[in-house]
Amino acid sequence: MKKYVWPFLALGLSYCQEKAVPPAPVLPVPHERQIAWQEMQFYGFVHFNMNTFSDREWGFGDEKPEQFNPTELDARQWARVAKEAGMKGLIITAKHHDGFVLWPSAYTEHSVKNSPWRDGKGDLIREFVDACREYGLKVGIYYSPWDRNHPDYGKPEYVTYMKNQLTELLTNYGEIYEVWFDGANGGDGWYGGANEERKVDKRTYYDWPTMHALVRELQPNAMMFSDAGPDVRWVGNEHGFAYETTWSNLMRDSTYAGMPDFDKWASGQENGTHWVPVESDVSIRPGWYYHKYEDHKVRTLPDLMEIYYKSIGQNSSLLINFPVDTRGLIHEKDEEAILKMAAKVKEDFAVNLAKDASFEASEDRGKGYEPTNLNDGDFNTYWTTSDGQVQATVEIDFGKEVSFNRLLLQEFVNLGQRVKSFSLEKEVNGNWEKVAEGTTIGYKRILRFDDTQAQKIRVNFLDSKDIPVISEIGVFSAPALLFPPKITRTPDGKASIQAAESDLEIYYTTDGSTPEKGKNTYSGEFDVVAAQTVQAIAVDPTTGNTSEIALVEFDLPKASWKVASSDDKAIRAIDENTHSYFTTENNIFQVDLGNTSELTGISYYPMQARYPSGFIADYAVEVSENGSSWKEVARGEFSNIAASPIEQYVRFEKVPARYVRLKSLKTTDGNKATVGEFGVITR
Ligand code: FUL
Ligand code: CA
Repeated sequence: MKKYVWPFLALGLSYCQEKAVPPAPVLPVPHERQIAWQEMQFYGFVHFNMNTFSDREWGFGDEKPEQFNPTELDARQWARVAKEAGMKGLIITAKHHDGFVLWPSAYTEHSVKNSPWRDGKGDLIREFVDACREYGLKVGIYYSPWDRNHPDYGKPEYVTYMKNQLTELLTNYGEIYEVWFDGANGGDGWYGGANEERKVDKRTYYDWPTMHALVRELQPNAMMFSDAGPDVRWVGNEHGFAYETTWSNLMRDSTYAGMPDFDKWASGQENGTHWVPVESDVSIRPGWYYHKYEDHKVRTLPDLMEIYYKSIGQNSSLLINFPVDTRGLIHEKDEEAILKMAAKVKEDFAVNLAKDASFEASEDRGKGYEPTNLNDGDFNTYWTTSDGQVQATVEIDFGKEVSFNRLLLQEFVNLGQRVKSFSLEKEVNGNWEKVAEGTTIGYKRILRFDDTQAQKIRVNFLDSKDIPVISEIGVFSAPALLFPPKITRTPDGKASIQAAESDLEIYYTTDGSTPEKGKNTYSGEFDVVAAQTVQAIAVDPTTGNTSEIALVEFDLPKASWKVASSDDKAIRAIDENTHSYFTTENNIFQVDLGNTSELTGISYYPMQARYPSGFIADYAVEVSENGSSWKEVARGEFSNIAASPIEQYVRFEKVPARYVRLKSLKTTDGNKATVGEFGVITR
C-alpha cells in the first residue's frame, strides 16, 4: 500500500490487520536441502591422498599403498583451522583419480589398510569425521568417478564397485552434507596393469539416475555436486570466481555443463528449469595437492579477498582447498593466509552502516513486508511490493553523512531468484547520482566501489522476473588493502617493481632475504641476469602500513634465445609476457639458448585466453649440446591443465644443454600445441 497517500490509515490497519498475503513463488525454487546449504556459504576442501606422497596432481593409478605414510597426521588440526577461518564444513578427497581410498574399504586392496600409516589399522575418513563433529563442521565427501587404478574401469563392473564404495561412505560415517563428483573423466591410466587409454561417456557410463537415487536414499540431506548438479554446479573455472550475472536457475535436463563449452553455461539461465546454485572452488596454492615447491606460492590476502568478493559476493558458495602436506597437516603458511582472510572479511563487514538508518520504500506489500525487514539482520524476513510492481526503490537515510564503499544485497531466493538489474544512487544537493549498478542478486550480492560519502542513498530495482523480494540491504566501509607490488623483468634482464599506487614506497631484496621497511629502497630498474629471487614490499609512508611480500623466482634471461621456427610470432613464447602465445607448427617447441648452461628443469605457461587451445597434456623434454644429437630427460603429463591452466614445471637431473625441446605428445583438445611462455630452470 502507498504509505504517502494513506499514512494514517496504514498505521491504523497495521494494528488490527493480519499479515498481508505472501508473494507467490517464482519457479524454480530451492529444495529444503539447498536452503540449508546456501546458508553455509563458505567451506573447505582437503586434498590429501596418494598424490601428496607421489608429489603429483593426478596419480596414474600404479602407486603403491606403502607410499601413503603421513608422519604427524592430525585431522583435528584441519578442523581447528577451518573453524577459525569461519568455514562451516570440510570436504575430503576420499578417493581421487588414482583410485587410492582413505578408508578400509571391503572392495579394494588399494587403500590405507595396506599402508604403513597407523600400521594399516587406520581409517582416515573416521578420523576426519570425528574431528569435524568435534569442531561443529559439516562433513562432505569428494569421490572421483574416474579411477586410474581399477582394472574394471570402463566396464559395468566398475559402476557396481562405485556404488558399493559410496554405500560404505554414506552409511558408516553419519550425516554427509555434500557429495562431490568430479568432472574429470577417462583417459590413460594403469587400470590394473593394462596401461592404456580408456574413454567413457561421462553422461551415460556411470548410470547417474541410479547413482543419484542411491545417494538420496542413504543421505537425503546431502547436496550432490557435479559440473551440472543435480543440486549444486561447478562455476566453470578453478580460480574461485563466479560471474557478475549468476542465476541459480539452470536448464538442467536439456544441457550438460562441462568442458569445453562451459562459457555457455557459466552464468546459469534466467529461465532455467531447475534450482542448481553455483559453487566456486579454488586452492589456496596453485595446485590442489601439496608440493613443497609451492610453499612460496600461497595466495596473498588481496588474492583471497578478490576470490571472496567474486564468489560469495556474486551469488556463489566458496570452497577453498587446503593441500594438506606430507606430515598430514595444513601447512603453517596456508593457515596464516586463511586466518588473515577471515580477519579481513570480519573487518570489512564489522559495522553495517544501514543498521540504524531509516528505510523507506516506494511501496510495500503491507503488514509483514515493510522495509524495516531490510536491516533486521534476518534473512527470513523481507520487504516486497504488491503484485505487478516489478520496479521499486528503497531509500536509506543514515541521519548524517557517512563514508562507504560496499553494498550488500540479499534476495529471499526461497521464493525464487528474480532481480535482473539494480542500481545504487546517492543524493548530492537534492539530485541523485549513480554510484554503482549490478545485474543479478541471488542469495548474496556485494558491490565494491571507491569510497563515497552521502547521507541518503537509494537502491533501485530496475528489472525483475516478478516483484523483487529482498531480505537484507547492508552498507559498509571496508578499510583499504595494501597490495603487494608487481615484479617484472624484460627479456634482456632488466627487472622493475611497481606498486599499486604511486605514493607508496618500495623496498626489495635480490639475495633471498626478507625485504624490510627502510632497507634498500627501490628507485628504478636493476639487472637480474641469472637465477635470482626478487622480493619486495610496498609501504604506505603516511600510515607506515606494509603490504605482504611479493616474490618472483627468475631464471636465465631470454633476449638472446632463438626459437626454431620461421614464424615471427615464435618470439611470443619467450617475451616474458604470459598473455601472448605462440602456436607450434609441428607440436615441437625448440629453443637455442645461445650458450651451454646446466639445466635442472623447464617451465611451461599454457596459453592464457578466454578461448584457449592446444594445452600440452602429455610431454617429453629433450636437450642437446650441439643441436643434432638429442637426449630425452623427462616425459610425463600436465595433469589437470584443462581445468586449471597454471604454470607447469618439469624437473630433471642436472644436464648441460644449449638446445631444449618441449615436445607435445598430446594436447587437451587435439589442436596444435600452444606455448604462452617457456622458461628454463638452472637452480
Ligand atoms: C578437478 C580435479 O581434476 C583436480 O585434481 C581437483 O580435485 C579439483 C578439485 O577438481 O577436476
Ligand atoms: Ca531481513
